[in-house]
Amino acid sequence: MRVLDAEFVKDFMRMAGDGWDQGWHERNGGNLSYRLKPEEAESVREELAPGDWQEIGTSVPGLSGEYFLVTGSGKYFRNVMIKPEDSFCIIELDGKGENYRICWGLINGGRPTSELPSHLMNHEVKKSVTCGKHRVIYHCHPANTIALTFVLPLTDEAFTRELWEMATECPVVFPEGIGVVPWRVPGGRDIAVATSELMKKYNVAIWAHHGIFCSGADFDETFGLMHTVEKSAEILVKVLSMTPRKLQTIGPDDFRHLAVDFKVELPEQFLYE
Ligand code: 2HA
Ligand code: ZN
Repeated sequence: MRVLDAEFVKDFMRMAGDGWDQGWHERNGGNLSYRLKPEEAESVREELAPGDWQEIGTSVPGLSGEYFLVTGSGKYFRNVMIKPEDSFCIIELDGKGENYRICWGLINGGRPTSELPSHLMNHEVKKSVTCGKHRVIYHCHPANTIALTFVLPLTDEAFTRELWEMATECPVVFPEGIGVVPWRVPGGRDIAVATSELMKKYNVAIWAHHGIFCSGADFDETFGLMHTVEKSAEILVKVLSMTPRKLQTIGPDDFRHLAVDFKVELPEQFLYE
């Protein structure tokens, strides 16, 4: 099958287009990656033409031999639907998880996303803690969440609790909470290590003054998670912009009742008075 005819590639492209439509990908902002199922890699093998091995810049032995769809460094989400072969690629990892090679795409040259170390280290953690279920890692620059990183304390507790309160479905969509990474230089191993540490317990990490990183089993779930977090952040920005501020809200006991009815576990860490 042709790569561009494969369902998982069409879904990848649609998600990138949806992110663009939301306004989360100015210029070359953001990046998306997907860990292929073995049968998906097999289904497009006729079009795979491996190039030279290149260093990843970190070691991800848990992903050895895996194939990924990844957006390109410096490429625009705006162009993913319009110029797919120029905007993203399929890469294969070597047996040690230390090198990658481009097997399809980026026809005009280029490399996978500058955040490749973060994506792969997070895929490795998520593959392990979800027993292989999670396959999508997504990073974008949504304005409301970024705005909140200038005014809320940069703690998991503050972000989780404030965002849970802003929309009743939030504690059901991300019951495990949200992690926060203080400002770090983008693209390096530091931000990758800090994020993958948080991803052991969360599916969302907020990068202060930069954006959001999130993980999910498929494109719908991952995009839906990002959308829910940013929608909640938008409501909080509106609330914080109004006088008077909150006159009433959803309280710790309300969350405890909701947890019972929706059969989710909400850590007490986030249910402070
Ligand atoms: O430009 O978003 O974090 C890509 C990025 C880097
Ligand atoms: Zn970014």
